[in-house]
Amino acid sequence: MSQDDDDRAGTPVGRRIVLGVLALGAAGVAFGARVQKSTDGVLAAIGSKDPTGLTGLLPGGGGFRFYSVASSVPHRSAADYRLTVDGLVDKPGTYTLAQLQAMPRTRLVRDVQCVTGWRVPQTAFAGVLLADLLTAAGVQPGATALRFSCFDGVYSESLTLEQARRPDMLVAYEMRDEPVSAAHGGPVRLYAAPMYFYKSAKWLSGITVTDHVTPGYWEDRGYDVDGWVGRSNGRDDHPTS
Ligand SMILES: Nc1nc2c(c(=O)[nH]1)N[C@H]1C(S)=C(S)[C@@H](COP(=O)(O)O)O[C@H]1N2
Ligand SMILES: [Mo]
Repeated sequence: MSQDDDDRAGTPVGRRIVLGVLALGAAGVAFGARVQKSTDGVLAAIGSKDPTGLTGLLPGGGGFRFYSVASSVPHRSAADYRLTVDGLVDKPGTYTLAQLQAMPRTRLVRDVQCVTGWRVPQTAFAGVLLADLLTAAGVQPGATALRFSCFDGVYSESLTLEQARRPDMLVAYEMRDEPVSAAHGGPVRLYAAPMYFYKSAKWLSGITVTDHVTPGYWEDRGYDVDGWVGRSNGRDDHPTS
């Protein structure tokens, strides 16, 4: 793994990262050994400001930073995982991971961009297009938005129906061509490729089709609901769009 640091030079290491590290401490207890890879990610991220450069030599992180607003997250095995699709649909239902994997698979390679500034270029995600799930569920007239819930019990996200039908919005079960790790939101997370990474809800457990946008966790705290990279959150000068 060496999608790497070029884009992180000069990235401000702020309060958010400290929060991430603290959260990792708690999550590390919850995840046990499985969080190891992401632990490296956090250390590698700190390494971008480490004058010794030694932490940058740690393996496995790939430039990602670990984020969770929950102090701990219950682990869901691949066998236990369920995704509920409900709300304004003709066929509400619950999907197992195997059922998601049996649907047409889409793989995207895009830059991951956190609104706080760090970026991981050309990262592969694979899974089911949200659009395909919506088609399978049969969206009813009057529906305009989606609300995403997470089995951390805290985080939430939203998209408009129009955004959700784009061909770069994934319900992802692979990240960097491996199963999405528990720390990165596995077994299944959202991957809203054209938007800042806060839109990509980890530990995805529910999709509810609604008639209005319900702002998500960070959106209640000031981030834009329409989180387009380069065109939101006061950033209109980013080179990618
Ligand atoms: N459930 C949940 N999803 C979440 C978050 C979170 O705290 N909880 N943080 C968001 C933010 S701000 C970012 S930058 C990414 C980080 O994903 P990563 O931990 O895989 O790097 O997850 C997003 N999805
Ligand atoms: Mo973020």
